[in-house]
Amino acid sequence: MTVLVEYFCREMWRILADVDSDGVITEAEATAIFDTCDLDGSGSITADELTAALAAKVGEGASRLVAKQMITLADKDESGTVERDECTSMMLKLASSMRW
Ligand SMILES: [Ca+2]
Ligand SMILES: [Ca+2]
Repeated sequence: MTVLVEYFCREMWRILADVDSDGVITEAEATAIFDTCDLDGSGSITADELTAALAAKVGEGASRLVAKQMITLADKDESGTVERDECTSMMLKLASSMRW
């Protein structure tokens, strides 16, 4: 993954998680994002689910390609889906690096 794609994916996760759009990811938001995206409650976020969550948040900017890249960014065990621990640890890392 190129640096630019990685940056973009991080920004998309951040936009998704930042429910009140104040530019800050709180710990509550970091944990809530998983339940927001895991639409069927299966315990993992698939590309389909993330695409739908993106569409709800950013509308036309959402695409399956973007969702797949975002999943790759978080998917530490390379299962092709994002589990709760993967999601939370990535979001907390994002939250701690908010200032560029
Ligand atoms: Ca799911
Ligand atoms: Ca995974």
